[in-house]
Amino acid sequence: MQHIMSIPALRDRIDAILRRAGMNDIQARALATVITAGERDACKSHGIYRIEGVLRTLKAGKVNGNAHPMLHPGEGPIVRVDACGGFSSPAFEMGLPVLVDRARRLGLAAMVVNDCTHFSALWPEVEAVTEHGLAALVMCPSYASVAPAGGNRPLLGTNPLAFGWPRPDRAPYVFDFATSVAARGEIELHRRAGKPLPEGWAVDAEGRPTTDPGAALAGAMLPFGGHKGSAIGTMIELLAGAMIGDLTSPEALAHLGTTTLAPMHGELVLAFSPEAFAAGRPGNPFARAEALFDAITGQGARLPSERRFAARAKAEARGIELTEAEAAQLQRFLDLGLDAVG
Ligand code: NDP
Ligand code: PYC
Repeated sequence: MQHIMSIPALRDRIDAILRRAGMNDIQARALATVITAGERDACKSHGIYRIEGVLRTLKAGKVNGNAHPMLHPGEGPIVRVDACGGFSSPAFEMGLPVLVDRARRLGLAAMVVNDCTHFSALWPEVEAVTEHGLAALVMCPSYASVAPAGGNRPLLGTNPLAFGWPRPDRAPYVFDFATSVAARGEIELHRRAGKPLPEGWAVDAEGRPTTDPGAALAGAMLPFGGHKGSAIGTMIELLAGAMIGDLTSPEALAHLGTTTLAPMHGELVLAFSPEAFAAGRPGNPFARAEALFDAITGQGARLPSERRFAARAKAEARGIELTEAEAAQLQRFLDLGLDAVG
C-alpha cells in the first residue's frame, strides 16, 4: 500500500525524528528540508533513506547535532563558514546571503564550508544560488571509495559536482552528479533491493569487475568517463579539500574509520554574476543561454534536472508517495529515536 504525504507534512515528520534524536532546531530543520527535497524530486539516493545514516552518525558521536555554525568575519571574495562539527546544510544556509551579496558586488565569490558532516545532494544549494540570478558551481569530496582510472583500490571520493545557471521566469539549468559512475547511495539501494549493478560501476576487493553491490561496497567504485572523471574527482580533492584546508577523501575515511557513517570534510560553493562577467561584451548572457538550451532541446535531447522538476511538480500537486515499509520506518525512528539504529 502507498502512503501519500504532503511535502510540509513529510518535512515536519523528518524534523520531529531528528529533534527526537537530540538535534537542535537549526540542524534538524535544515536536514529535514534537504532530505524532503530529495524525496520530493525523486532522488531516492539522497532522500529518506539517508535518515538512518544521520542517526547512526549521531549515535556514534561523529557529528555534533547541536552545532551552531559560525561565519568568519571579513569582506573579501571568500566567505568562510565553520560548521563547527555539525552538518553542512545549516552552515550553507548561514553563508548564503553573504555569498550572494559578495558575488553581486564583486562579480565572483566563493563560500568555503569547513568541518561539516556532508551526506546531501548538491542541487538544493545550486538552486538556492540561482534563485538570486547567479550562476553556481558546487563541489565536495566524500570518503575514499572510488579507484582512480588505472587503479583498483578506493582512494578518491564519489565527489559530486553541480552547476546551475539562472533562467528568467523558468526553472534553472542544473546538473548534479557524482564523479563516480553512480553515487554510492545508488549501490546501497541496489543492495537493499537485491538487484545486480550494471556492468562497469565497480570492482571487488581483489580489483575484479563486479555487479554484486555487496562486493562493490567492499571493493572500489569506478570513476565516470575513465581518466576524465578520475581527473575531475582529483580536482575536487584539491579545490574542496587541500585548498580550503579541509580533509580529502582518503583523510576523511581515515578520520571516520568506516564508510557506514556520513563523512566529515569541507565544501566549496562558487557564485558568479553573469552580468558582471559579460559587461562590455556583445550580447545578453541570459538570452544567449536560452538560445543554447533551445538548440539542445531542439534536437530532442532533454536538459538535466528535467526529470527532477517533473517529479517535483507531481509531488507538489499530489504529495509524496512512500511505500508501507518507508512509512513504517519513519514511525519507528520517531518512536525509538537513536535506539532505532545499531
Ligand atoms: P545521476 O547520474 O542520476 O544524474 C546526474 C545528472 O544528470 C542529473 O542532473 C540528471 O538530471 C542528469 N541526467 C541524467 N540523465 C540525463 C539525460 N538522459 N539527459 C540529460 N541529463 C540527464 O546522478 P548521480 O547518481 O551521479 O548523483 C546523484 C546525486 O548524488 C547527486 O545529487 C549528487 O549531489 C549526490 N551525491 C552526493 C555526494 C556527497 O558526498 N554529498 C556524493 C555523490 C553523489 P535528473 O535528476 O533530472 O535526471
Ligand atoms: O552517494 O556517493 C554518495 C554519497 C557519499 C556521501 C554522501 N553521498
